[in-house]
Amino acid sequence: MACLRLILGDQLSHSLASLQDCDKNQDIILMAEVKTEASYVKHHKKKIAFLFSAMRHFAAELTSSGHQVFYRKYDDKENKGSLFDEVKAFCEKISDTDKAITDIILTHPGEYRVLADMQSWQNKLGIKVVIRQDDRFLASLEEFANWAEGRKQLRMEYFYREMRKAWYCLMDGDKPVGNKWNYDSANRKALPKGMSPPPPTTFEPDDITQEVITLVKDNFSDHFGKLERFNFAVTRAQALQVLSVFVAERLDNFGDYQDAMVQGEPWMYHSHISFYLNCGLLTPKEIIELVENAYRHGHAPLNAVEGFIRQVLGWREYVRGLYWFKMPSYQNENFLNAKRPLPRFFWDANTKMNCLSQCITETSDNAYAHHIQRLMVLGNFALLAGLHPDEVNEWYLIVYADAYEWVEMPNVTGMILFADGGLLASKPYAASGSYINKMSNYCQHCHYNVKEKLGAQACPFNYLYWDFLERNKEQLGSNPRLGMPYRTLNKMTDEKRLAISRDSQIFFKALENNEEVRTAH
Ligand code: FAD
Ligand code: DLZ
Ligand code: SF4
Repeated sequence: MACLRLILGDQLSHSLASLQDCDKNQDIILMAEVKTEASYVKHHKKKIAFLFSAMRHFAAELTSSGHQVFYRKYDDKENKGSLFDEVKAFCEKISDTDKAITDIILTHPGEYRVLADMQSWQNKLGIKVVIRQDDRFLASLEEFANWAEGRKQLRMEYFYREMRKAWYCLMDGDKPVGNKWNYDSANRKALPKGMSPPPPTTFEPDDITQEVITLVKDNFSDHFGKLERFNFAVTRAQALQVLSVFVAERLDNFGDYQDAMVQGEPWMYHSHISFYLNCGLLTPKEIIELVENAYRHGHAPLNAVEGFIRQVLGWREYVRGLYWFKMPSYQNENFLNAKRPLPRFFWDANTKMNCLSQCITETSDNAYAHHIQRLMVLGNFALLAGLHPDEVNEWYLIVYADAYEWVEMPNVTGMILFADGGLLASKPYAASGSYINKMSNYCQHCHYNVKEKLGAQACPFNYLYWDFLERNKEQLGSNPRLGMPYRTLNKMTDEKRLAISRDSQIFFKALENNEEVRTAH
């Protein structure tokens, strides 16, 4: 009896559920670089190079530890183009040998469309298909559903507290360490002048990575993003190095400057582990343990450690639970009835709004932007401009090397666009230019003036903010957390309200005509 164990590109963990009882003498591990996965959206070139290289390195590790691995390269003439067709062809090829496949063993995938496909395989192939839970996550889908069932609002904070207790993380007895669950309010400093974060941990591409880079150049030249200077980790050993350097050099300041943005500093004090965590080279449990230990041994302050652990044990587990709890209907949410198409500058960064231009350029260069850039610059614009959720979701899925639908969609649909009507967030993360000015130095280099509220030189975020509130009064006017801004809006003179609407219309018209661009880039 031989089992076929399919490992996907984001399942590169030696502890993976579908590898746990693998018989090295009998079972075959199948991994495949396929067109369907590489092109269902036009992923950033660096994302494809990263995953293909990490997959090839992982397959080599499995082989050297004695496993039998069948690895299909993208440019192999025999490549069947999809995961199903690779599995089918493999099973057929050995069906009348003594290695005929009796069971196909899978780990629950990260995207609904892949799960739906896999669920049809048993019937199509006439071979037993087993889909195991992905136990790399710290909350099972069942545990999340039990927590969420019957609640009107699914606030991360309450889920996070349950996770802290369940994993006994940063706890003193039954109390949170420091007697406070959340140190978010201590995590909102701008970066002082003269302070510069350490450079990120990078790696020279080895032969495997070089080969993949050439493959991506040859096959994905029409995809978004720059391939030059690819220097990600591609093995678990390298990813562990990224993590340990983060703990040694950046964690200290992670809390204070978590929300800060600086022109020319794409990496700040963040950890840059999402690429590795989401494809399985690192696991959340080991990360949390390492970071908690840093606190327990006095190497990092509590606001940094709690702030970081909240992201991994709280937000990451929460968005994954929410995605599976609400799919497939979650993908159609559009509470604010947003309709505007994605402006062209999201692809070429060619806009006079400096904060957007910087964040998009860095996204194109690195397949990375840190959280507050994704949320309060790019996301804030998408919300205020009323961009259609489908287009915004697709963009975020394409451009970041850590993007898979389970994590991307709740962040876009729920967190930035409020398209789920407040299931994830208690109010939209909407802000005027003054927030961006407070947390960054982008405005100092901008064509627009952040202090001006109206007129051709005014920062567009300033009038778009009020126009957004006015446009969405029916859906948002009774939100208790928006009481203050709505009271301010209601007190404005008709003249001011008209001017806000007029400037917003001028801006949107220019956007439609792709005129909101700078003359020299
Ligand atoms: P750090 O700031 O160092 O945080 C540590 C870790 O916490 C991250 O690696 C990540 O695993 C986790 N984390 C932090 N915030 C979140 C969050 N909101 N949701 C889930 N996990 C979180 N993260 C992705 O991994 N993939 C995505 O496709 C993705 N899309 C996003 C889209 C939008 C609109 C927004 C607002 C956020 C998105 N995030 C996504 C969350 C977050 O921005 C990234 O996880 C983070 O920027 C990755 O960089 P880092 O590893 O340096 O993170
Ligand atoms: C993202 C991605 C890409 C670009 N290519 C592959 C691939 O060729 N083979 C593969 O097994 N997985 C790939 N992936 C990751 C999958 O898209 C991911 O496993 C699903 O989206 C489920 O999360
Ligand atoms: Fe962005 Fe407005 Fe500041 Fe320009 S002035 S960088 S558009 S917030």
